[in-house]
Amino acid sequence: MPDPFYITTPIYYVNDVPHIGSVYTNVACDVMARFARLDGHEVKFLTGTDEHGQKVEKSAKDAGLSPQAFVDKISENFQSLIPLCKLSSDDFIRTTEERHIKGVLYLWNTLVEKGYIYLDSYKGWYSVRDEAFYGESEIKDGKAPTGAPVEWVEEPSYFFKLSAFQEKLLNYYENHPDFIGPVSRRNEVIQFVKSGLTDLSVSRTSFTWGIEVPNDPKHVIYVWLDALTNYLTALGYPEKTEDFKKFWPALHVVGKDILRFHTVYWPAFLMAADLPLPSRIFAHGFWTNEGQKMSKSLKNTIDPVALIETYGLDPVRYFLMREIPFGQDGNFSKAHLVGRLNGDLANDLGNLSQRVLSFIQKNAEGRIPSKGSLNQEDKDLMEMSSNLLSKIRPMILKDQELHRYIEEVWKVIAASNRYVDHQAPWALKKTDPERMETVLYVLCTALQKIGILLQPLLPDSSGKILDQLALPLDKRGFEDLETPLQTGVLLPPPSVIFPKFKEESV
Ligand code: ME8
Repeated sequence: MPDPFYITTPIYYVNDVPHIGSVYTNVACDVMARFARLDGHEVKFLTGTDEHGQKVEKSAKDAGLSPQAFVDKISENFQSLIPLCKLSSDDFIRTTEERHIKGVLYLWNTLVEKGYIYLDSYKGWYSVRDEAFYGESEIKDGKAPTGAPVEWVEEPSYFFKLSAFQEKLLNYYENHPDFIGPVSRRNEVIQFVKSGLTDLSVSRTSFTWGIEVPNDPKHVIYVWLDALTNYLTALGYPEKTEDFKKFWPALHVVGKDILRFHTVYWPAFLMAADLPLPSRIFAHGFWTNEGQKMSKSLKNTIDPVALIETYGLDPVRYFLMREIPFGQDGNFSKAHLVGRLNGDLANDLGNLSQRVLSFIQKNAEGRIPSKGSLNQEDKDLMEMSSNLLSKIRPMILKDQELHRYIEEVWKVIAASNRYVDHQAPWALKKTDPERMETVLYVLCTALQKIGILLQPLLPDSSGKILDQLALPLDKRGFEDLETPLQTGVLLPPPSVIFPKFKEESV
């Protein structure tokens, strides 16, 4: 039995409605979670909302609502992404929930008991947009390195002894080369930690929307200490639940903007509390919109609801995962999305299944054909599709190279299309009907594997392909990739899976 697999998205701030950035991380995690399930792992896939802190408090005030009423409303928008994007998440955590607050207080008390928290006062820069403290040397032209505005803060504050973890963290990175991915991000983190860690302010006193510090209610716990703990509280921490024992540690998938919190602060908190560290933190890149940075103030964020309504869910999922190598930055362009929908999906994949299945419908009694003896070309295609799983498994579960998984499947789609052209079953119909059956059988087998392996990425369309192959629902797991199709099974009439998108229909 493969190891249990725990994967998390960041929990999103409820200061605004979701945009394509949050959908991106959610879909990437969903692809990995679905893949792991089909591959036999027991999976827990967690997402949720980050509801405390100054930024959220301010947004609630601007909206004229109490913080609680505001977060209840906005959190729902994030929860509605689950059916919209067909996310196979197992839990949705909100940091205002009792189960979470209880765990954060327990962690806080543990850090106090172990001597890692002390009271002092903070004097320095704070960015509400990033909910982050910045050192003097990081401020450029009066702004945070992220470009966010900063304000000068002077207030009593509890501190976490982060400086005590500099060497321990560096040793850990050294001894666990896969802890941070991709490698470029790992190097960035190592550089940052080597440049010196100062103690971290972990409470605020200038606002109230947060979890109160035990025995000192003037302070609320710093929103990042609160938020990061969600990955544990969703497993029932501090209780040593079955879930905790089974699933911790996690693979955390985050955007590159929150790398430092996940690879420096979070592991240090966990080390301080004597808890095991995450198995891996993978930071993906950022999308720009038609070449421009996406931001609320530029009014150019992309609304996922409208996008999915216009182009369909699977094309959007496909585009997001295929357009840019996972881990790198990239640009969102509608022209490219339409190009990929009409090219990769309609022309390559859609056309392959359509031409094979309608040909069978018209010329082979609409049944799974029979398999005669195989020539070298048949064997080559069969072997290519049979080798896919072992090739793509580490790409997804170990390296998070989601784009490479897709490229590998598309190589088989392209090879299958070439095979149809070359074997020309339409000609064989007259000259060698038995050979025609074999060719069609080989193609159905390729479609079976392509359909099964694309389920994590394209849950709807791959389901349609497998329906059209009359593959029973209980024969769609990876363990059935090599189960031969049964000659003679009646196929339903095929229908178009990816209609071409025409501009005027926008
Ligand atoms: O940072 N391109 O929440 P957040 C790609 N609450 N991904 C993007 C993106 C873009 N243009 N914009 C946003 C927080 N994202 C904290 C997290 S976790 C304990 C607390 C995605 O609402 C990306 O995953 O600002 C990024 O890390 C996340 O949204 C930030 O979400």
